[in-house]
Amino acid sequence: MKALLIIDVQNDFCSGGVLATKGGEEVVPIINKIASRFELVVASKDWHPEETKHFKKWPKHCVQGTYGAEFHKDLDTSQIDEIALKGTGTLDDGYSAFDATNVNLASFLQERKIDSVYISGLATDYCVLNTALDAVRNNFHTFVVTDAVRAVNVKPDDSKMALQQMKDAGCVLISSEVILSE
Ligand code: VGL
Ligand code: ZN
Repeated sequence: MKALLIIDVQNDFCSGGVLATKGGEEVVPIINKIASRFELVVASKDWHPEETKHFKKWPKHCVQGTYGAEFHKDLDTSQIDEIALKGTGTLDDGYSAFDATNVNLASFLQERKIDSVYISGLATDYCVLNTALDAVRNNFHTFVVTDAVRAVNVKPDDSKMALQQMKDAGCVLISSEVILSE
């Protein structure tokens, strides 16, 4: 059984947000289109307290309950089965959806007989990367939907390097087109 993981498609990572990825909102129609092909859909939210060590590295973003932490308005939330909240403490970065504090994501997926996870969302070089590496560590067949991710690119090559790192770890890079043709 296959699960789609939608990572942090939140206003602060989309155009106009405080930690905007380039064209982050462009992943939304792609994700909406592929979601119905999966037995299970889990969306994560970066969900920080007002004050956290994380904000020493990053501008203040995705504070719990604020507009910046809401999903992009066009994301079809009716297809989402579970929301995983991460980065909720004052000490943890919560870069991986497997660090969610409201649900043990690995167990949640295993209990539902998921053996393959497909990862989409924001941002390629942080939360997508860390979630993908954790998915491999948890023995899931791990796919990254290359046209449904966007990067922060603190350095211009970060996106490219992240995709290579995921490949090297054993992730399969796949396009939404291939998913829709299966
Ligand atoms: C993220 C930087 C800081 C992400 C979250 O969702 O990729 N990046 N917090
Ligand atoms: Zn964050």
